[in-house]
Amino acid sequence: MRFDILTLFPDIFPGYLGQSLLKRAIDGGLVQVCLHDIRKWSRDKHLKVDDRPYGGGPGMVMMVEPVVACVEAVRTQSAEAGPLVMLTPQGRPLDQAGVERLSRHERIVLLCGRYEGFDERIRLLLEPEEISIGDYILNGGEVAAMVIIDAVIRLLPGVLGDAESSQCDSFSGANRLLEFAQFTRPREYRGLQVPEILLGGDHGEIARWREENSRRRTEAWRADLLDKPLEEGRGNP
Ligand code: 6GU
Repeated sequence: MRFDILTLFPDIFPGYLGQSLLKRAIDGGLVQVCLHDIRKWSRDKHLKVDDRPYGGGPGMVMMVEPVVACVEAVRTQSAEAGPLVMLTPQGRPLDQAGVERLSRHERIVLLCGRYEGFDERIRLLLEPEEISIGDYILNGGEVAAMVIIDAVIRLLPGVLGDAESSQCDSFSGANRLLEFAQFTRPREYRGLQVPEILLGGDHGEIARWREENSRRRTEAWRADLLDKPLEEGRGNP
């Protein structure tokens, strides 16, 4: 699977891409990440990519010309253009169903915004899918792009070992329960004991304990998950 990241700050990414699971997936050829510096598509002699908003107000707006040129150039680089995802706080909130949907593409183009937003004509011309990673404001879409890549690659065949399977993850498929509590050695720490059932070998008992534990945690911490419909559409405002 190929990710193209369009950003004004490509240097943010290599540290993250060079670690752990993602490094392994890239080294193994399962995942390819191509970074594109939007500034390179600026036609301005000072390489300007943002400007003050018409109508006044604080902050800077990403200019239509370099962004559209960059997206168009990048999308023609491989056979499947793939979805164009614009990362903004106005987007549809990302959930596991959205991650699963994205993971079914061979390629995704991720457009990261900065400053106060994008010139509206970028939306009108490119008709991107807009995704937000939650109801709070980030300084830019770069961290959100990393979140998407991180969540998507877990679902690609061969990226996780069998032992790390994502099949039973919370929020995946029909599983809307939070993970149960886990323990590892030592059996006792500062007077806190590992539940007795987990120390025995009765797999039926252990499974029941875990299911009950998941249910109780979900009720206590995320009761909203229990009455959420399985698929939510996004109507027109
Ligand atoms: Cl995708 N971008 C920005 N700037 N802020 C966000 C976000 C994205 N998702 C949540 N907050």
